[in-house]
Amino acid sequence: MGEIRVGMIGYKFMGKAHSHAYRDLPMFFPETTKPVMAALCGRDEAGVSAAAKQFGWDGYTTDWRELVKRDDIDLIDINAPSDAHKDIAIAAAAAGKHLFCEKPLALTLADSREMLQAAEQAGVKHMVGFNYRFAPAVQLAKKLVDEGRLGRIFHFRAWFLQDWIIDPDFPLVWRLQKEVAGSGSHGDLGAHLIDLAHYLVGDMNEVIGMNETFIKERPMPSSMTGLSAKGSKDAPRGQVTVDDATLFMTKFANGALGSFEATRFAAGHRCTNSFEINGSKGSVKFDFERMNELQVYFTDDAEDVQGFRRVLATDPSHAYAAAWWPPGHTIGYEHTFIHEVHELMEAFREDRQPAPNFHDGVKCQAVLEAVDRSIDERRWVAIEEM
Ligand code: SOE
Repeated sequence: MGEIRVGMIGYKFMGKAHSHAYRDLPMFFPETTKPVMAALCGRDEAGVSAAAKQFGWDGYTTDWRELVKRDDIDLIDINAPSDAHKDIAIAAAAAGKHLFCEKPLALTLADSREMLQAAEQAGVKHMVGFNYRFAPAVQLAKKLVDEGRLGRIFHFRAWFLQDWIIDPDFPLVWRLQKEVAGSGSHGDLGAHLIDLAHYLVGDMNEVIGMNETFIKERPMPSSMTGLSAKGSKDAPRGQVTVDDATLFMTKFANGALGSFEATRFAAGHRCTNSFEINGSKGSVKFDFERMNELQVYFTDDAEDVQGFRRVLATDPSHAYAAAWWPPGHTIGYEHTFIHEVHELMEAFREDRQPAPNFHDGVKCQAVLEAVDRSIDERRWVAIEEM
């Protein structure tokens, strides 16, 4: 397949990241299938038409139902808030469209399973947007684990820390409303950690967690604005219905132990998405705020120089790096989306399912829900119960 014509729904934060990825991909990865930015969709005509022009889409529409039926569209990219994912994905699959959906895949495990079933029945390709897998330093960690260079894995320790809602007057945006977002820091940030854990270490057997909503009421927003929204102290207040922070522990099927922390209340941490893996032959450490680097430690290094050292994942031997700049010339957040779209386009070129796909989205959703059940019932919950 030489070209894939994309119809994309949503044009805010993720919509911009995906649009940028579609635009840049052919310039740096000319060998892969080319995404054509056919139509952008959003509810507000003035907003969507301006975004379509600014981001470089050929056209726009305000009606996603019309978009998913269009004959000139091959792939539907879903960046709308989480409560819209399921209906759009199922309608698009029924119309024979391939699917690319932002995380978390759905509001509930049951919904995510329906989405997977719809995609499988339609025989379409499906991908879920766990973009952090695509940082070259994360891919290096994966390679070291897969090649056995860390030995037997004992620990996976991960934390995703942000601080954008610490102000109690920050408004009640959609990400703080359960019926729209599904959950709070758990599904927004924890979902990324869970996917990285699945990718790097493997399946989980059981989980136990705890959570807290520190600020229980917030001013109502004037619109469903994003991370930089401003609240008015005097606006009427509404109930926060999601977690502000969720922590949990897991036992992996391979015997490793895991711990996870996702919070939007870690002052000073803007986007600290970090993990550490400890194995019998060594360890790795990753911090997204220094995303080009992987800290590595190997037990068989000479004794007098043992210690963590920094590998800059920008050499041609590192994933994706050869397509970019000379060694040492670093890349950024937006590149994770370009690599993600590259994987999707490669799946068209090679006629296979991309990874991560809706199976991974469902697996993540099962862990999210198992953690919530463990909190409600104050006990360990096996993933296979879900
Ligand atoms: C907001 O918390 C957010 O944008 C998440 O929604 C993203 O998935 C994460 O990558 C960065 O933070």
